[in-house]
Amino acid sequence: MGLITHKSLFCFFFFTSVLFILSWFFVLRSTGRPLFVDFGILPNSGLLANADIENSDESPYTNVSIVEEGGGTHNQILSKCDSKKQVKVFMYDLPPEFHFELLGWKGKSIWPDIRSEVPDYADGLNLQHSIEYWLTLDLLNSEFAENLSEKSAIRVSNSSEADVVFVPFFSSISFNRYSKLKPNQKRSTNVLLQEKLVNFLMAQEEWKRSRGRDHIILAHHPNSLLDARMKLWPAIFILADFGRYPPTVANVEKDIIAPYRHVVGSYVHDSSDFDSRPTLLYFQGAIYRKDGGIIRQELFYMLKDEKDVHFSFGSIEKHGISQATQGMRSSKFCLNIAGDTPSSNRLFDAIASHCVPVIISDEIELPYEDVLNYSEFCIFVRTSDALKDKFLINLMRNIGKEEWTRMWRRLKEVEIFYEYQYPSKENDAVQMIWQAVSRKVPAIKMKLNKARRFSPTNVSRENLLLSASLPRNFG
Ligand SMILES: *[C@@H]1O[C@H](CO)[C@@H](O)[C@H](O)[C@H]1NC(C)=O
Ligand SMILES: *[C@@H]1O[C@H](CO)[C@@H](O)[C@H](O)[C@H]1NC(C)=O
Ligand SMILES: *[C@@H]1O[C@H](CO)[C@@H](O)[C@H](O)[C@H]1NC(C)=O
Ligand SMILES: *[C@@H]1O[C@H](CO)[C@@H](O)[C@H](O)[C@H]1NC(C)=O
Ligand SMILES: CC(=O)N[C@H]1CO[C@H](CO)[C@@H](O)[C@@H]1O
Repeated sequence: MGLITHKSLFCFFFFTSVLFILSWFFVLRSTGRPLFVDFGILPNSGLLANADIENSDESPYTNVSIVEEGGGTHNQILSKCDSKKQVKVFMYDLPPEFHFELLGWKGKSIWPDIRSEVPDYADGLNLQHSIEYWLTLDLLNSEFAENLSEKSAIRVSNSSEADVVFVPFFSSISFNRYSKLKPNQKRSTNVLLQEKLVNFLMAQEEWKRSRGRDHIILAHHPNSLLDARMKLWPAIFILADFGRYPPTVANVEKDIIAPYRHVVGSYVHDSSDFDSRPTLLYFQGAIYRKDGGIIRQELFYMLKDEKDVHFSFGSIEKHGISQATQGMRSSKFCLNIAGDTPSSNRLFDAIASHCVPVIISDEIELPYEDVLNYSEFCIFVRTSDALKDKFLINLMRNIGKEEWTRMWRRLKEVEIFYEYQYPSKENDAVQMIWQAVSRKVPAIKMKLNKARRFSPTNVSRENLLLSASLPRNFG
């Protein structure tokens, strides 16, 4: 009995559902309206006209891509977009202990007057994470620069006019230099600064207004901001990679990957060619790494007997930057193997040396990959393939002079995108990062508008859910 009733009930339910859906369909059709969307309410159907945007000459998107054949045009295309998408940045006037004082600057004001003095960043390997320094200088400079049209970001003093809010905490140098306990300290300066920063931000109207979603926070060193990152995660991080972040805290949709500053010098008058670079494949790095180190060892045993391969262990620091410079400049290809983080400055050293990068790092995220086709100047090899006998070496040997030269030429065109400098110039790393920020702005605005659907005094459901879910994920 039970079975029959179940079955017939189900049939009945199914039948009525189908009937209901069909009748709904017919009712909608008979009113002459398209399903679900009421075109009538859109002003002049402007939104829909824009759907055809890719074919329109005035489209802001048409020529955003710098993935263009023929080097000459891409810079022009980029600069055209610059003027359209200049991002307005409000910068907190954080006390100097958060920024230039960490570099040893002792001034009486909040910011150095960069027209007369530009404090130096720390030297050596510290420089690879100096992104915080270059971006801050560029914002300070935007107040004095004569030609604002060249800038991808300008500082505004009224935060309600800003697209994003910039938090000028030099977290990488704070980690590198101030993580050790001083004799009379219970907690390191690096930890204390992060705590202060969190307290400061939580008290700001700008933060409360957006719950931090429109804030830009720098944490380029993988270990920087270790304590504060779990509290500041709604913000947009500028990072080297996502290796040490849970995907909910940092991810490629929300955040921005910035290049390392290369530590070997730029190859200015590079007149080398395929034949004048004797080494086929170059790798210099540490062998024993926590994760991903196994592949380095396996590759070492696979490649160590090939005569035109340089594969040696030891950090660049130990062996001298000049030796690495020499090695990369006299090699056709430079290996980048995942280490304890998916990224490393080796890739950017290779680009600066015009040595075609061979990337073996399945998880790597690359800077500006939304507008740049890395396959034009890099070779990607899956880890599983690289570990096959002779796969890598055969692949390298089969790349001929013509193909290599094409990649080498492209390297010379794109190297400017990885150059940090002050004053910043068109299309260098600083401008490219600001442009990456400006590409995030529409998504930020959408998130903010969504969050404002409900009365501002009543915290929206979404916000409650977001803040409630964090501690549980990472408890
Ligand atoms: C400002 O820069 C733009 C773009 O590079 C250039 O066309 C213009 O001539 C410059 N103006 C001045 C006053 O230097
Ligand atoms: C900032 O801009 C908003 C909106 O444009 C304006 O209402 C406000 O008065 C401005 N604040 C200051 C201090 O200028
Ligand atoms: C990226 O570059 C590679 C190598 O030049 C090319 O084969 C590929 O079609 C390019 N991809 C796009 C989307 O243009
Ligand atoms: C918040 O929302 C509730 C229910 O929607 C309403 O009764 C209450 O008055 C609101 N509170 C404020 C401060 O607007
Ligand atoms: C606005 C703009 O520069 N449009 C150009 C985009 O690129 C196409 C072809 O590459 C040109 O024909 C357009 O003039």
